[in-house]
Amino acid sequence: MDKPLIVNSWNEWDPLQEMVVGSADNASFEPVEPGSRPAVRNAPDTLFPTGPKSKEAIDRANEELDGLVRVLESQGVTVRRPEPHDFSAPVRTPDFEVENQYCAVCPRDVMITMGNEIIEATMSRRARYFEYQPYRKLVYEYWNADPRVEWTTAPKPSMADGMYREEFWDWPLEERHAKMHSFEFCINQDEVVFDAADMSRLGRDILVQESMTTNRAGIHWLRRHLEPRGFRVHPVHFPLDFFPSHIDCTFVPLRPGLILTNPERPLREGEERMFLDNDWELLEAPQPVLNNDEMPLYCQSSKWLSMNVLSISPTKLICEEQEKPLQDLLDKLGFEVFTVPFRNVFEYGGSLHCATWDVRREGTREDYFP
Ligand code: DAV
Repeated sequence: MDKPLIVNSWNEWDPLQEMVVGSADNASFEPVEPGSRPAVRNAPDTLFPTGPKSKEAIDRANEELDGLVRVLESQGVTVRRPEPHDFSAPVRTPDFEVENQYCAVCPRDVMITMGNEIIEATMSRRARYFEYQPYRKLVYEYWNADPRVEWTTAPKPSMADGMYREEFWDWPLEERHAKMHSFEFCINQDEVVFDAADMSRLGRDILVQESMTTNRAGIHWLRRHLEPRGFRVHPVHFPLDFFPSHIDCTFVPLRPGLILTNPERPLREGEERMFLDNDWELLEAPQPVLNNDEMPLYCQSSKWLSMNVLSISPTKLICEEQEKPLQDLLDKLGFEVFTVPFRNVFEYGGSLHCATWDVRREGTREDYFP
């Protein structure tokens, strides 16, 4: 029999063997730019900080990331980390300039494994244009180790002013409401744009959320790239989410037949059919322990980071330590639930699923939606 592939991951839940966990080293505050208007929580008129994060904020997040590494290693998972990168450095291309970059806390946003292929996303924000760099050494290692490993970088968009719809940020709520069914956000449809975290992998079937960070041209590129390789790409929409970005706080597959859903962000009518017709259960997550006002000051994500769980296998997963209601639900469903404190990572926009990138899981490509 052939040697197992070093890069092999077809879904979000098969038994985990190798994973990259992010790092807060050298992180900076995300700058204001056309694709992002960071705001201090509960203080929209306060200027958002700029430049490098404090040593304390970085140490607090790194401690929790190291705690996640320990749990994964205790379960036999090989853990890899990103290379250091100077995120305080400005970026200048022929099309834009930005005063600093962001961080390598959330590899999920940039990198995705599609079976035996590694894809680097285009990204959607200027400060994240070069965020693939901390992972390149690992990508070369995997790619050199096995000729069956495929490596694809998606076409880089210009990120010039013309790629963005900057008025988006100033739309009054009624206008947002009126426009929510057209799924037009802060990026327009001219160039191919996607963040890897807008995708969710279910064997042959790949869900892609249309969002502030993934446009229809991005989904079109993914379809043209993935469908000849035997995947089916399904665009999905959550029309009650006015600021959608990344699918993993909204629609989270836990094992074959079960998806954790966000009670405040139902699927667009009709899009649930594929799941219900195949006897998959869509199960609402309980309310998070924190409400939006209680989230960390500089965190740009919602309270629904609560449901950003990470599967070690179809029967074991990791949940944030304080999210007791979700832990109890998962326990009742028969999962073995591991917990780690992760609230200090929230400031960097993600929780357990965001802060990781799975390189190798057991299993092969299954067809769950025949
Ligand atoms: O609040 O649902 C989560 C972003 C994760 N990277 C949210 C966005």
